[in-house]
Amino acid sequence: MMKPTLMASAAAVLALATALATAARAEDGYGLWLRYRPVEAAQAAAYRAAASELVVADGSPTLTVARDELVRGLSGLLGAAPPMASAPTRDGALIVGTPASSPLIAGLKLPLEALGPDGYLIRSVQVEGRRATVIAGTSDVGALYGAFDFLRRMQTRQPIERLDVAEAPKVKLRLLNHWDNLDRHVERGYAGQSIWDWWRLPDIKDARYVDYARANASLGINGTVLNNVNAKADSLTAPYIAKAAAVADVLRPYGIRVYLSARFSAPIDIGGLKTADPLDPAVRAFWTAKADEIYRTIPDFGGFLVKANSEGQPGPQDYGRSHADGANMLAEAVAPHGGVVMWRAFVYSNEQPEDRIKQAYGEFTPLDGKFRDNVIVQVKNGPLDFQPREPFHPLFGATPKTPLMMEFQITKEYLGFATHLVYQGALYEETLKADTWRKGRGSTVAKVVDGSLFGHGLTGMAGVANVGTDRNWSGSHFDQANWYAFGRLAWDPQRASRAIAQEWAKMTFSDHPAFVTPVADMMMASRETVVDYMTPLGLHHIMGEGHHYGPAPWVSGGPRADWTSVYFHRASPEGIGFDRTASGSNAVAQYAPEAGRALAADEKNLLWFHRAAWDRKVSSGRTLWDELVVRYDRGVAEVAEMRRTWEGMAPYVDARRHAEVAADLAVQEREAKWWRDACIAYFQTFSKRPLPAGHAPPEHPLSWYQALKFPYAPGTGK
Ligand code: BDP
Repeated sequence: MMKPTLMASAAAVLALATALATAARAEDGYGLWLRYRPVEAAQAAAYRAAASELVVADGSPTLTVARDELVRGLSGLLGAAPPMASAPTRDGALIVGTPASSPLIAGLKLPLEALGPDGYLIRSVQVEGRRATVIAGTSDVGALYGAFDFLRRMQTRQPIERLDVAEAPKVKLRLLNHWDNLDRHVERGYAGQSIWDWWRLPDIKDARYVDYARANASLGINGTVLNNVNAKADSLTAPYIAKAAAVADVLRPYGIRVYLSARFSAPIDIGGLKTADPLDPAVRAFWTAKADEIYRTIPDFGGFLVKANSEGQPGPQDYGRSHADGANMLAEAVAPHGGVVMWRAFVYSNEQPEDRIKQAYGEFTPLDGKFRDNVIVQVKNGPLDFQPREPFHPLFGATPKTPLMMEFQITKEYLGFATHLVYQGALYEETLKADTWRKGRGSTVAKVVDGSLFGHGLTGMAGVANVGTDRNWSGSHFDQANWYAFGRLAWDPQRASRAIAQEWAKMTFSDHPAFVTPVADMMMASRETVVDYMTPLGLHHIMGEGHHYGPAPWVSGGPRADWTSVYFHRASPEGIGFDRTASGSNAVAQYAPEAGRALAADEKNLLWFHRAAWDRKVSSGRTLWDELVVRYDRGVAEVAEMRRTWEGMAPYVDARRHAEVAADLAVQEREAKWWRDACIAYFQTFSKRPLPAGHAPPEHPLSWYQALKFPYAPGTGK
């Protein structure tokens, strides 16, 4: 009897020790993936030997922040920062800079040119008989990116002794889009208020701006659009330009440029004109003068993002002009300053009765070749609106003469807000890997985005930010991973989302394999899980009206049909789904034939492309109705499984963050069940079929779910 008791008490002591150790370093998530916690002793010794001295070229503010980051990172990881020197005095020096700023680096004659302006090399070299590591950028910003890369290697416990790394971004514009209003309300934001404190700017610059810049620079994000695409013209008035300039000053050393969303009617709203017609000379003069004014204050201003003739926003079509006319006018105004115009393709008209998802393709393909060369058209990943699953947008690959940039949503408007654990790396990767077939097999969306398919030099990827004033930045700890994954994929759209998840998990929580593997598995599975409990088998747009919170497949009526759920699922006693084949809206014909065939044949997209009878047999051998129920239940069960996995991770995570994630997961499980119950209760009124054996009926009658109201749900448009 003695032995088990002893063992039990030993285990209890161990558990207590672990708990105390983790509780002692309670964290709140503010440090993101840049926590720089101490490396275990054995590993630290090896790292110290390979980072024994810091030789950072003097020069720009950017090299200064690179040095500061290395000091901060190495102090945290290794317990103390290595001494500074102007030239290596011992083995293991870290030499940082550019050929222009450092004669030492110039002397190494590194093959940097091929890497382009933001690229860098990290190499183990010999300098005057001493071992050293050189982190060399073609530009200062490249060197900064190299410094972050070097630190990441330590944070993820990679060897740093024999390095030969050459990195260059595959995409030119790597941007966050803030849907932040001037009153600090963030449209579709679930992480508190806007971090841009417009009222106190330009005099007061929140310390957060620096940490925001560090986080973005660590990923290679090099631009940020400060204000909502549903823009107010006030952003373009002198006081607000001065405020944006103050932000630009903070972000500049980190290689981040500021951009603004421009309201198309600004010439009327703030310019005293009667029209915003893009072909009117006075309107053109307004924009030229406005661009000149902005560039006088923000010399490296990036350019404009525009949402025009979409969801009530003004645009060139108000004057009978095309999107190209509008974009080109703005492009002409910023061209002398090297600026760009990102013109959004998220348009669907108020009048057209046509299948909403077909409209952007219809509007933009005829304009291919009509845009100025500093215009890039910004296209959402799918043709509808950031749903849990959509096929890729048919515009990708369909405009060989017009560069397109990707718009992903990092904030989770349609994916359970900040509460649900959904790793979008998997979603982003699915879109980027999709084959457009526009130049034969392998014409992936990633190749459209990186410009290689049609040879475009202007390339970009935008992510609708999930950043706010919450202490943990993103509203939940795991939502930081979506910011991270976006940044890593914007640098290289071919990267694997699983590797990104592992890297993030190591840096954010723990590098212990018993943590990293199950957590990365959980993250990768989480995307299919949300599809299962919200919109299985190609269902889409069946969430709550306006705020988009929770299930509401019954939404009908209102100002326009294509804002309702019933428009998209079309359930009736005969079946369910939107026929987008030749017998229906034929949206499938907007893809290259091979791509269209593959998408329409994929069961994941069944009800996106087809209308199917309730008793249609699906690949599992079950009827469609039974399969829907099975998938809804599977989704709920998968969240329960995520909770169990996370419970087991307690030894590896500080108590506070562990408890916060656990609390979110509990909400997610409850809400997954709510989605399941509400959708089954509603669709059963059409299918009129019993639930398959072993599947429980919804907890409440349908009317109970329909009566739920959420007038204060966060993040609404207003
Ligand atoms: C939808 C959002 C809305 C945005 C719009 C857009 O519900 O708040 O303004 O997209 O992208 O997803 O312009």
